[in-house]
Parts: sequence; structure tokens; C-alpha cells
Amino acid sequence: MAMKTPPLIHPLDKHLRLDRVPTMYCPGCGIGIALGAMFRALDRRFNEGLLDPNRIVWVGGIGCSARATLYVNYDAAHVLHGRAIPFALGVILANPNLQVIVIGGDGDIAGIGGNHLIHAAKRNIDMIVVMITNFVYAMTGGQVAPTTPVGVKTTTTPYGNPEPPINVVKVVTSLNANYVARASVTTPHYIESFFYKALGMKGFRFIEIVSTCPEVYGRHIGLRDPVDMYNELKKRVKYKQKPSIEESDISWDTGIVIGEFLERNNPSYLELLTGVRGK
Ligand SMILES: Cc1ncc(C[n+]2csc(CCOP(=O)(O)OP(=O)(O)O)c2C)c(N)n1
Ligand code: SF4
Repeated sequence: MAMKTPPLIHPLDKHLRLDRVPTMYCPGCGIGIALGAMFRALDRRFNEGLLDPNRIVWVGGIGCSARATLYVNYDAAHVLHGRAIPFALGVILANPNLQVIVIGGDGDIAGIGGNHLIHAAKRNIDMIVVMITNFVYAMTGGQVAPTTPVGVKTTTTPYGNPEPPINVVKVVTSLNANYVARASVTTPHYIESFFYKALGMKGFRFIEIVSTCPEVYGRHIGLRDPVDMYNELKKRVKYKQKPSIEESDISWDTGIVIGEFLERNNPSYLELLTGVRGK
């Protein structure tokens, strides 16, 4: 993690490539809140001597969320839309001592990259995948995403989305992942604690972060003001200790349950590989 020349004025600045700041993020975007919480979790691990910043690699595809890989002051790869997970697999196989963090939007991770997500979870591959759910393809101007709720008008569903969304937490939980959690940018302390825990585990770890995109999704649902959008999301988010998977469907009307849906210690892909290779 090479330090950059501009003076550090905030304790989290060391996590950022300050020469790339200001970012392209719109005022009121939730992605910065998510990143701040993840940085605090990293700091805790670094301070405990449990993680080496030089052994972290971030990987992202294309999208506002995945673009975080351009701003973090770590080794990072910004790759093809939807292909962050297979790239991350290559990284971890080349050097199993690395901690690989994939970050991307719901389109990148569960749309075009959905098949990779399923197979990485099925294989319990050693990586953390952070999916920022803003319910839309934000970077490209607001097309329907796999997570868009029924009825929402987007640029590609001008009469309202007719399709039920994918519950990505449910999909990943049904596979062989070791950790599945959901937090929200309205609860950054849970982002921090879930990410902190994931950093200490092995195998496939998935964290969904429900986020605010006032610029694009907010426009679609009549919440263009960042504060209004944040407050409306905050009203709907409910933390539960050990929530059941039946409670995990996301509904703007009945609420969004966050919490840790799955935590276990199944053999990870690297361990399974070592097992068959006998070394
Ligand atoms: C192969 C390919 N198809 C489509 C695109 C155009 N594209 C860029 S980002 C994006 C979707 C972004 O949505 P999401 O992944 O949810 O991220 P967000 O911007 O919402 O954070 C699309 C379709 C592309 N860059 N490459
Ligand atoms: S378009 Fe939405 S997700 Fe993208 S930077 Fe702006 S507010 Fe954030």
C-alpha cells in the first residue's frame, strides 16, 4: 500500500488514492459510506496485526460500485463487466496467501456475473464478495437490474418492471458459501462488523450492502433528494440477530431484513485443492 503525496487530512485517507479524489460519485451516493465502513474494518484487522495491507487485492468489474477499485490505495484490478469473480479466482490460485476482495454492483455481480457468483459460492472459493445493491444499473443511466423491485419504472421498463427480483442472499445461502450477510448504508456499523468478521474467515464470504443511488434510482422512484432517499431506506431496514432465510426477501413495502444469514466453517476451495493434491 504505497502512500500518496497529498497530505493526509482524514484518518481513512490512507486507504484512498488521493490523486484520484474527488471521485466520480454523485453527492449523496451510498457507496462512500460502504467504503468508509469497510476501511474501518480493515484498520481494526491491521491494528490487531491480523492482516497485512500488502496482501490485499481488490477486484471489480464495471459500474459505479466496482469503480471503487480505482480509488482504493491497494493492489487492485478493474476488469470486464461481470468478470470480477473469475479474475479474483485467478489471483487467489496464483497466490493463496492473498486476501481477495471483490466489489461490484448488483448488475455486475448478480446480472452479467451471476453464473460466476453461483459457481464461486458452490466451490467455496476463498474470496470476499461485496455486492452493492442500488436496485438499478446506475452507471449506464438506470436500466432494470436483477434486483429491481416489481413495478419500478426504469429506462428499460417504462411501464414498470414486470419481473420479480432475485434474492441474491437466498441464492448464495443455498450453495456452499461460508458466510452470507446483508447490511445497509443506513447501518454502517453492521457493514463494518460483518466485513471485519469476513476478513477473519476462509472460503466464500458474501456481503450484500443495500445502498442509496439518489441520482439514478432515486429519480426513478421519486426520491431524488439524497437525504430523503437515505431516510426512506433507513425506515425500512430492520436488523435481526440470526434472521431466517425466509425473511430475506427485499420489499420496499414490508421492509428489508439485514443481519448474518449464514456462518460456518466448511472446507474452502484452497483446502479442498490441497486435500486432493496431498500437500
Ligand atoms: C460486457 C459489458 N456489457 C455492458 C456494459 C455496460 N455497463 C457498464 S456498467 C453496467 C451496469 C452497472 O450496473 P451495476 O453493476 O449494478 O453497478 P452500479 O453502477 O449500479 O453500481 C453496464 C450494463 C459493459 N461495460 N460491458
Ligand atoms: S449514479 Fe447512483 S450509484 Fe452511481 S455514483 Fe451516482 S448516486 Fe452513486
